Amino acid sequence: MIISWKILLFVATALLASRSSCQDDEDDAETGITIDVNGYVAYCPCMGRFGNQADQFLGALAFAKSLNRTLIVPPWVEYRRGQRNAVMVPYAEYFKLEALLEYHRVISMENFMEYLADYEWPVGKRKVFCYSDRHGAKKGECNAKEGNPFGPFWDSFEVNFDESVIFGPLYFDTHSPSTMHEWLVRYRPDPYPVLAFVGPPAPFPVTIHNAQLHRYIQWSDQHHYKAEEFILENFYNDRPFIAVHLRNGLDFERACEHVKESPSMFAAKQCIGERGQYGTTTEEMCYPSADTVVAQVKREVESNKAKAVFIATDNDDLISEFKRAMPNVKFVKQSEPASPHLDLAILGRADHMIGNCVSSFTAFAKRERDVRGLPTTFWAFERKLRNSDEL
Ligand SMILES: Nc1nc2c(ncn2[C@@H]2O[C@H](COP(=O)(O)OP(=O)(O)O)[C@@H](O)[C@H]2O)c(=O)[nH]1
Ligand SMILES: *[C@@H]1O[C@H](CO)[C@@H](O)[C@H](O)[C@H]1NC(C)=O
Ligand SMILES: [Mg+2]
Repeated sequence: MIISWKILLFVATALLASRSSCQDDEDDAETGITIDVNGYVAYCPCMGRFGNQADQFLGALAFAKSLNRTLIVPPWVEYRRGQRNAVMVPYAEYFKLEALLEYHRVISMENFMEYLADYEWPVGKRKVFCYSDRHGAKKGECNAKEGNPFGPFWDSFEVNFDESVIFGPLYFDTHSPSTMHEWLVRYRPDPYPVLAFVGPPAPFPVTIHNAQLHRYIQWSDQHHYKAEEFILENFYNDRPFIAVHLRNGLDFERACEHVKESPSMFAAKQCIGERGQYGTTTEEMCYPSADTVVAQVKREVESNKAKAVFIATDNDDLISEFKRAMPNVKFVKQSEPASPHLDLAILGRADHMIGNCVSSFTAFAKRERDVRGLPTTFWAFERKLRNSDEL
């Protein structure tokens, strides 16, 4: 019983912490921290940047819930200029872990590895799951640590794998009861206490249904206050204000050349619908011209009687074009370097937002706004309504 003091200490600390932080919900003290006989789901958010990872996080949360296993919440994987390997940022750095407990049992990967792994997932018995074999040193296996961020991710928790489990053609379809049943009977908690996946156990983009889980993603107090403070400082006398997301970096310009062949590219379904029932993706929606953007902002400023516009962008803020067309409107953005997370939190709170249909970064803010009941429109897109779809 070498590990028991660690678990006891952890549970005691967690109980104390949750007693003081959420007195209104005594149940929280019991969730997510004790050993789960149903097992756990772990994964590397190894695909894409923040927007992609957030989409797949929602799917992973739904997946763990439908298997009734605790979700081991991974850190965000970030890519920083000038750094060769990805950097791991704990989930709780940006968002409240406790808010997830309202939906399902979770534990941070940091805590799982520190307090439970020795017992629940001992060295020598760590299996890794992949859909099909991956390129690497061992033929026919997952080679889960091959490449960046795969290697750096598991290394940051000192995890090595002893065995590969190839589960394809089974897939992560939380909307299919027969698929989920198959997962349950094929991979029982014994001998599979932890289903550790090479990549996210969830599709990208998130399904419209699972997108609703966004209400459990709540900004940490620190980020919440930063956003509120920015809004007070810049828009106190200038409400309502509009926020725009200009996703116009070189990578997007290139990607947008392919919308004709892949109309469902990235987050496009947030506009065109799961089956394309609300319209077709165009290059102009994906990479709108400056004229389109300026004209649309002008229209929205007029109809909202807005006094100010917040600009979030990964590249070109178009400020001089905006000012020329709207000399009496205030245009604001973060000083450089702009924090993507602060941009997102502000986009999520503006009185109106215009975003990019194809961008999963826009999609994050859009979902948060939906939770708040705030309106969002998109560049060069109007939802085509057919009565039959709405019934
Ligand atoms: N600060 C800031 N960064 C952005 C903005 N738009 C995109 N980015 C950066 O570019 C990345 C885009 O990747 P991703 O999040 O996957 O979204 P997508 O590529 O637009 O679907 C983000 O994670 C940010 O790091 C923005 O408006 N502000
Ligand atoms: C899910 O697991 C929890 C904790 O083990 C248990 O209390 C609950 O009854 C389970 N729910 C279902 C639907 O099996
Ligand atoms: Mg991306």
